Amino acid sequence: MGRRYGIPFMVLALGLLVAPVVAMAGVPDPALSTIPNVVGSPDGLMAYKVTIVGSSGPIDSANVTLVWSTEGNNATCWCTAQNHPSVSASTNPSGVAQFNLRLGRCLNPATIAGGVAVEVFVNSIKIKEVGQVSPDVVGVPLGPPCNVALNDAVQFTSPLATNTYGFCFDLNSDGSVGLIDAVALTPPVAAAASCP
Ligand SMILES: [Ca+2]
Repeated sequence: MGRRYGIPFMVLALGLLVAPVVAMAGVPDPALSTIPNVVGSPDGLMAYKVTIVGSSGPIDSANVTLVWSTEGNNATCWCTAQNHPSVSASTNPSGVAQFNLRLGRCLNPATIAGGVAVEVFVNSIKIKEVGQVSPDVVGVPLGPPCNVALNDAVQFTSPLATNTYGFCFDLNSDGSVGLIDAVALTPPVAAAASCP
């Protein structure tokens, strides 16, 4: 009887040993993943990229879903073509999920009612809360219209010229405001980015 059940038991035991290791490899690690503040432009040309990484490296084919809080949704300028308040994308073999969001306005979690702007879920598990930035910083709540115009550029001018940090002007989420943000701001300003 022992022999008869020996092999199936060993297979089962191996399966129990291997299964957690496989599962762990696909578990996103917030500390290893890169999830900046959401960035979007009314023309959809500013790519927002998140990189999902687990203990064994980048995670392929993970579902990344951004969920705006009620306050965040109501304070965002949405182009008609943009689904909201929930948007999903899948990671590629490098663990990167790319969104091209058609939106405007800045959401600073530190100042928004409730303290939550956007929640980021990976395979239905919440991994982070982030804010939102946009070259259309002076947008219309719940717009359209959403567009990048002179009044937006004026807001950026002083922080960029003096390298003065402000949450809404840090377009690349590196914790400072400077040349890289100016470079990111230039195309939408030059194109007067607006909803399609
Ligand atoms: Ca920056």
